[in-house]
Amino acid sequence: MGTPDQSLILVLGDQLSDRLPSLRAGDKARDVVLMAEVMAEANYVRHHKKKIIFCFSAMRHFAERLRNQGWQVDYVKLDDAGNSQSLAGEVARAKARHGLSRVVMTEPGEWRLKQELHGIEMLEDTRFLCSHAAFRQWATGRRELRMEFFYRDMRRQTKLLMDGDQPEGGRWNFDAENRAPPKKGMTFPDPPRFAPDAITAECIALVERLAAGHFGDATPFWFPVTAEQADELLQHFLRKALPRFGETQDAMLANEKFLHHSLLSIAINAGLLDPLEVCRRAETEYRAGRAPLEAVEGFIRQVIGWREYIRGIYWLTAPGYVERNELAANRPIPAFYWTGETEMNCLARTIAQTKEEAYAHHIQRLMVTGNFGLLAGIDPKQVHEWYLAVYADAYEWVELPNTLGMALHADGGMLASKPYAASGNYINRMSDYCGSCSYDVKKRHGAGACPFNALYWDFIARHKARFARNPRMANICRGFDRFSADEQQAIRAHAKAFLDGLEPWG
Ligand code: FAD
Ligand code: DLZ
Ligand code: SF4
Repeated sequence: MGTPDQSLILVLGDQLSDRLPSLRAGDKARDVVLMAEVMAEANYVRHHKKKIIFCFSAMRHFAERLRNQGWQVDYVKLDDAGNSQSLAGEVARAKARHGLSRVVMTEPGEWRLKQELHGIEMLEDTRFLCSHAAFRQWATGRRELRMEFFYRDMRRQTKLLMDGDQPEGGRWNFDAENRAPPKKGMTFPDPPRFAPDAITAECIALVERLAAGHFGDATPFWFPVTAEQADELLQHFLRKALPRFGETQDAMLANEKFLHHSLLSIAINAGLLDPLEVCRRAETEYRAGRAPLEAVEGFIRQVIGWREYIRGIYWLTAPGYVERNELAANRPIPAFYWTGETEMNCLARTIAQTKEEAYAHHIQRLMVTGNFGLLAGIDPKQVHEWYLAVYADAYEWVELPNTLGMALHADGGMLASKPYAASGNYINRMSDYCGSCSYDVKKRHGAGACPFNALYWDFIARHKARFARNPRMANICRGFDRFSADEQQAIRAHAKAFLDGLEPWG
């Protein structure tokens, strides 16, 4: 029987950090840490195999780390006899096993789990820079919740890239210098790949056995699964990729999956890296003259700006946000999202990469798979479940606002002032996909025309009444009106025939 102040500390699969408030508040000589692999978490969407392998392997390595620090860790494996296969069930079993009544945890990242685990004492997750209360206060009374203004406050708060009370270099945002199309002959660094050790190999075998029907390839598996490996990936990024981060941020190349992206979201979201430390080390590269300001500012903005803002929006709007569907999109998700089988090269490449790596970079997610979902009017919930399942860095708090708000405009513009809608022309400018596509990116309709073109104008035509009121969209709406009646009719007929021909999933 435990003593009255002895606690069970539940640590979740994305809380693998020495800085976790519930561990800091605990006492390793007294308390018991519980970690549990459960089917309910592996199956609530059918996560990519690599995502589950990463989660379990990182959890098992973290349990070892805690044991080496002197903690008593009760670790339940997925195939352990008696596993109830839910987190609430495992908490109940562990309480009985250890004779404990007090359970403590750091607040889960997802609304769903917060509900399931109600009754457990929850500490605020201070791994984030902006608390729920601070975000609510920032949002209160604002007509528009624009990331750029939130970001400036975060710069002031963290003192990152500040020159006194002014932004370093005299500007908050250097995006105008970033986001160029890919240049011929540019070379890209290969990320370090971490060979699976015995623990990871066991997780691979487990997932191959128990999640065989899930999306994606289990191997080759090379993600970092410890804080030390994540640090090695960070060091590689800082030296080899950060200096050109901004320049190629929006570029897409069929034979370059990673370009100068950091690949750090998987480790940061799981707790293996601390976001503020990552940013401080990026700033050091700038101060030491090893990386230009525009690249470092661009990177830091993603982490302390976008990442924190997205989380703020998630908790500000939970649980209702997932129900938003302002553009009344109700088409079932096409089968090709899951199979990758489509003649559209940009989509085929992005989805093939997603199956192989459980990773695609931001512009692939936003302007290829996201843009298609927006233009084709696919049911936001089905698109949300796809993104939540297929990316190794996906947890609802970060995936949902990015998908519903940024990519699909399903929140009616709460998160983004205009929809990220684009025709084939954008994809052609920013990538090399179109050159080897069986469709013709220059054609709007007719045989062989790039589907993104007719879908784009059809989307504008469908939503003209709404978007004509938006100053950033009015010109585009007038663009459609300037087409002849015959051209308008041909575009819309082409879009309809294409959409009618899509094979739905399931
Ligand atoms: P980099 O390009 O190197 O960026 C650096 C870091 O900035 C990332 O590691 C990440 O921590 C942060 N960041 C950048 N953009 C965002 C953003 N919009 N929101 C939050 N953090 C950001 N990111 C996730 O972490 N999980 C998701 O489930 C997720 N789903 C997305 C779904 C859609 C439809 C879209 C459009 C974006 C999504 N993102 C998500 C944001 C972004 O695409 C990924 O963070 C990024 O691609 C991760 O790769 P990276 O680490 O190489 O990023
Ligand atoms: C994503 C995931 C998976 C696949 N499995 C587990 C698990 O077995 N045990 C666990 O504690 N957490 C897991 N996770 C992460 C959670 O489902 C959830 O997404 C995050 O904790 C929410 O922030
Ligand atoms: Fe994608 Fe159209 Fe380019 Fe083909 S032509 S790769 S479908 S944008």
